[in-house]
Amino acid sequence: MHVIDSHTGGMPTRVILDGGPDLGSGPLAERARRLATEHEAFYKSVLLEPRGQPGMVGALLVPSEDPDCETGVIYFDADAVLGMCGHGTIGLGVTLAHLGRIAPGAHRIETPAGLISIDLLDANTVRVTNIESRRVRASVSIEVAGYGQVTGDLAYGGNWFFIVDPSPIAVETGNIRALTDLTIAIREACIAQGLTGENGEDVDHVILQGESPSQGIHSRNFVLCPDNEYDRSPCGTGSSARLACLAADGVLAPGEEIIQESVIGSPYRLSYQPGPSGGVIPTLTGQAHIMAEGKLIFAQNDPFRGGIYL
Ligand code: PYC
Repeated sequence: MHVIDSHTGGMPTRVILDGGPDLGSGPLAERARRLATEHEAFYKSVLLEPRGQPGMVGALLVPSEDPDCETGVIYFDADAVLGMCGHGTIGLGVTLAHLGRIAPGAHRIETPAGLISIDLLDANTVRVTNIESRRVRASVSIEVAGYGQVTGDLAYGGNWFFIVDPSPIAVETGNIRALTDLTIAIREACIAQGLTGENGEDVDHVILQGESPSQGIHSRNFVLCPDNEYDRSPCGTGSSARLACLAADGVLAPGEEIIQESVIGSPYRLSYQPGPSGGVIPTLTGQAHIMAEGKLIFAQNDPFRGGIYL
């Protein structure tokens, strides 16, 4: 299995070029469901330690049935198959450029959440135009064990997010343990209290919004992913969901650009245009860097060939 590893603002992506399971044909959402239900051991083994690393997202390249698309891609972390992944798409764009498969300019990509487009601006910089994103509920209060009442917005940006603004804990690196514990408790409360997406989808990501100490940065976020790792990047799908909330609150105009950074200070440039169904079409620009090209080996006599499950 040949892979290329990159990181987007510190958040790793492993693009799988070949050697993945045969997911058949048909709609990408259906093939993603097959990956989730029939090949769990495969996708975990690619990302779990010792072969992978905490936070890493996999990007399995699959043929797109849309002739206008450069490729299809299914993203996953060590715990779940994702609808879409913004940082992974920036990593994918830089990886395809590294391989000589795309030149600077616009390219379409198919994901389980829908069609997106990327603009390769230079060898490391990609602008992603995401699927239409929307806020579905504002100011929802939930009871969080050990923390009391927490209020946030439920929004979709290719994955489902509960977004708390402002965060009750300062969004800074010294608080990553405390922020992780709080967001896990919030996600458990969302599930226990039946707060789901419109079709019963789990809220699998939680965002805490904070302030940046740097001039010119609109906000800083902490994002919990399904594998209980935090996003080292500002999270593309989370930033999309956040743009939908800012638009719905009337505090960010179409086309106005803001910079949002992650808890470790990696920036994305963000803006939106109104979407056809009442949401927003988000645009996010960030940078990725290639780290490694390699071949993954799954030796039969390796006791940890499937990764370390705790
Ligand atoms: O950038 O959308 C994103 C993302 C999702 C999970 C990790 N990163």
